[in-house]
Amino acid sequence: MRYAAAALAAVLFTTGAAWDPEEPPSAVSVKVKPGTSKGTGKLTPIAGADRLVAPLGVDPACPATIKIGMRSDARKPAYATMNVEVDPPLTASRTMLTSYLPPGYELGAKLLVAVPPETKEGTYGLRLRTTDKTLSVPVDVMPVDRLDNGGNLALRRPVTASSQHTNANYPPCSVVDGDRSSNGWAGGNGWNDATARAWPDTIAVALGGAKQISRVDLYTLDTERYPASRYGVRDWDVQAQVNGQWQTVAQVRGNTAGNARSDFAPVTADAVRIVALASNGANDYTRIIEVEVR
Ligand SMILES: [Ca+2]
Repeated sequence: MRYAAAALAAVLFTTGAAWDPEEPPSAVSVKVKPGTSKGTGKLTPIAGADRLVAPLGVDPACPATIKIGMRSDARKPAYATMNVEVDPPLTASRTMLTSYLPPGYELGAKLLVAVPPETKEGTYGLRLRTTDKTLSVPVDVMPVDRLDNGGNLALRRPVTASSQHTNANYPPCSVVDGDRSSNGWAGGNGWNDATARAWPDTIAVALGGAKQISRVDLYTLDTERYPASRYGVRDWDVQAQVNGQWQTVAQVRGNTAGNARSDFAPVTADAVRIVALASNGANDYTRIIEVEVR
């Protein structure tokens, strides 16, 4: 036990920022908050949001996610434990968060909440429980048609891709999960195709019926470590499926930015497809974080 505590303490003091952008979603990261311990002796659960919306019928590879964690206002470093409970039939990716934790420190992790297909609409309970406090986060289970999509017709709709790289977590559904951020690359937040230097690669989003559209925003991989100018998509066509036929409605060439907006004359389409033609990298894969359709 003593050895384990020392090893974890070393991790705590070298890890740096919480919610490390390069950490996979299941990883635990720790944030230093110097001098902020309130000295109350309490261990407080924390959550990244007041509520969680968990859509029904989405690809299980892209479950609803929420940041969870705990902060220690203990007087001395100690092992801290928080239990995670969710009302059935929902399931959570972890039942417990535990770590050696000095006073003033915050421990965070990403929690995935899965909604089995037979789940009824409604509000379910998610509880984060320490010995000192229970934090309740309501989980709203609803069909995709009732989501507040902010006008983005692609949000949480079905996605099909020409291929998917399998050496890490690159599910096609991640391009419509509502998260435009490249943080957590290879951990389920973006799509990487499987055919290096072979083009085109395609990814299509069904819109759930014929919708009038005139704009597509594409977010490609772009972080400090993986800048779009070296890892992002460079050339692509935006296509709309109109009366069963794919039409090219916009073209992007020479892109080096993290995102690009394409506006076009309105069409009534059932689906939108990105036809990727080239990337900026030497190994040339298609890497897309998010596609939004309006
Ligand atoms: Ca995403």
